[in-house]
Amino acid sequence: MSELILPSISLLFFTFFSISIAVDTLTPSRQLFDGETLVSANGTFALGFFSPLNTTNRYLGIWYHNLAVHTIVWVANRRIPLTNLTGILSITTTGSLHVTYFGSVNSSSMLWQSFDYPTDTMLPGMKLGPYLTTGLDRNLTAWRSPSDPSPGNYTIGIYADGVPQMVLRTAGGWLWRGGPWNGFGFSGAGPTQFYDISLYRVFLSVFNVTKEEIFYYFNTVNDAITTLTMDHNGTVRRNEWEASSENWNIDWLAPGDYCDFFPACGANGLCDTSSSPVCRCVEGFDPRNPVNWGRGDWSDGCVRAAPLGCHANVTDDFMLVPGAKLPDTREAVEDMSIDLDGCRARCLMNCSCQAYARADLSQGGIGCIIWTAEIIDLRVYANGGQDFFVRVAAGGNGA
Ligand SMILES: *[C@@H]1O[C@H](CO)[C@@H](O)[C@H](O)[C@H]1NC(C)=O
Ligand SMILES: *[C@@H]1O[C@H](CO)[C@@H](O)[C@H](O)[C@H]1NC(C)=O
Ligand SMILES: *[C@@H]1O[C@H](CO)[C@@H](O)[C@H](O)[C@H]1NC(C)=O
Ligand SMILES: *[C@@H]1O[C@H](CO)[C@@H](O)[C@H](O)[C@H]1NC(C)=O
Ligand SMILES: *[C@@H]1O[C@H](CO)[C@@H](O)[C@H](O)[C@H]1NC(C)=O
Ligand SMILES: *[C@@H]1O[C@H](CO)[C@@H](O)[C@H](O)[C@H]1NC(C)=O
Ligand SMILES: *[C@@H]1O[C@H](CO)[C@@H](O)[C@H](O)[C@H]1NC(C)=O
Ligand SMILES: *[C@@H]1O[C@H](CO)[C@@H](O)[C@H](O)[C@H]1NC(C)=O
Ligand SMILES: *[C@@H]1O[C@H](CO)[C@@H](O)[C@H](O)[C@H]1NC(C)=O
Ligand SMILES: CC(=O)N[C@H]1CO[C@H](CO)[C@@H](O)[C@@H]1O
Repeated sequence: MSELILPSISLLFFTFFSISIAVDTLTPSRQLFDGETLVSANGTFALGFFSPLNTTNRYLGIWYHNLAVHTIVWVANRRIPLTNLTGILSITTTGSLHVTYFGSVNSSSMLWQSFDYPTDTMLPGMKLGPYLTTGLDRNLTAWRSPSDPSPGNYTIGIYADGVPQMVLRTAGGWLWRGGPWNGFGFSGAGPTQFYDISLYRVFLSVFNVTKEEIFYYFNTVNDAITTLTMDHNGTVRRNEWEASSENWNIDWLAPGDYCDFFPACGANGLCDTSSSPVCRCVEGFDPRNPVNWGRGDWSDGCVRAAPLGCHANVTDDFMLVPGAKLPDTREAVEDMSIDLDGCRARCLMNCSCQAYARADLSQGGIGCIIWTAEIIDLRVYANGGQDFFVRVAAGGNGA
């Protein structure tokens, strides 16, 4: 564990394409100096010191070695730039990786595993999500500006409370919810993104919850070059390198429309970009503040038109919302052992159950999510989404 090896492809390559001194192995006695690069075995990535646009600050980073557009995918010392060209990357005998100034190499820092500290870019195989054992949370954090890699206001990661979901946060709160994993992708990633078979050409996504960690990652297939980035201005996007145009294609981004902005229509509201106005109450609910609602201020949301029959031993009904992005799952529970009928029965048996839906759409549909608090951030897609069942008083809309 005391050697970091990124073998260079050939000396000939460096003769023609690199002005730096080729170093291919980092050992306690062989450090990497500013101006040198380590290049990965097949020439895809380079590691070295760089300066972002419009600054002389130096950062240790990894970039695509051969792309015409200089694209940084990882930065080590994003909060602590070097101010001159005497930076050194070194690895100690105990396995610590250090960025220091020449002459000040010291062995006291902890081992630093780069993939555990993503910056604003997710590469194939890199995981997002918390370690449940150590609490270390792997998330993408935007740069402050294109000239400043220090942490900006936007962060995207996996929020673990309730049923885990992908969340894009800003200084003021949640901005966009990717929602819970539905077996193919995140429920709120959009109408077609994870169902579009053409995208499987490019990447495969994996999500899992184990005793040790909750994680999401993607792998590329067919040598595609693809990343997920958190922009300084709050946009998360998936990028695919297009060799023919020598530039990045944006395959997908969020937030993309009004209904993407959390919590678009308030509690028990439903957002639908294909209707006007875009917000309405879920059937069986009325605006909490009809005057504000009528003016297009949706923040107060909606309340039940009639109380649930639960407490009077009257059986309630369910209102189907097709094509749904599943609402906030912070106060929801998942049970992978019951099917949709079992889910409905369990919901009816518990007075705090407000809604239910399938947990996983793969394998013909398995498992169940039950919501026990108000329905927050529900939207529908013209195509895509899934069936969502809202509990209402018998008689439906309370009329
Ligand atoms: C960098 O500086 C130039 C010249 O001042 C300016 O035109 C450009 O917008 C700057 N770029 C960024 C990303 O700040
Ligand atoms: C580089 O900067 C560091 C930190 O300010 C300083 O200790 C060091 O002497 C500088 N080296 C040179 C050659 O300027
Ligand atoms: C994101 O990761 C950083 C670094 O591990 C951590 O400090 C932060 O709490 C995480 N979560 C959010 C929402 O920023
Ligand atoms: C981050 O948010 C704070 C508070 O909303 C704001 O003052 C600051 O300008 C923001 N910073 C960036 C880099 O957007
Ligand atoms: C998730 O992890 C469990 C064990 O931790 C494993 O048995 C299961 O195969 C994993 N599922 C996927 C889809 O990777
Ligand atoms: C380079 O190596 C990586 C890791 O083995 C592999 O995923 C990638 O497809 C290779 N790329 C090329 C262009 O050979
Ligand atoms: C955010 O920044 C990216 C990269 O700088 C840019 O391509 C995009 O247009 C910006 N988006 C918005 C909404 O400003
Ligand atoms: C509801 O039904 C249960 C048993 O079926 C009964 O014990 C209870 O008293 C009933 N409650 C009301 C309010 O009718
Ligand atoms: C109803 O659901 C809540 C939330 O999941 C749970 O705490 C409670 O134990 C459930 N009650 C019954 C009777 O199952
Ligand atoms: C390699 C090296 O210089 N290690 C030193 C780093 O600093 C500690 C404490 O100051 C010394 O004990 C090491 O010898």
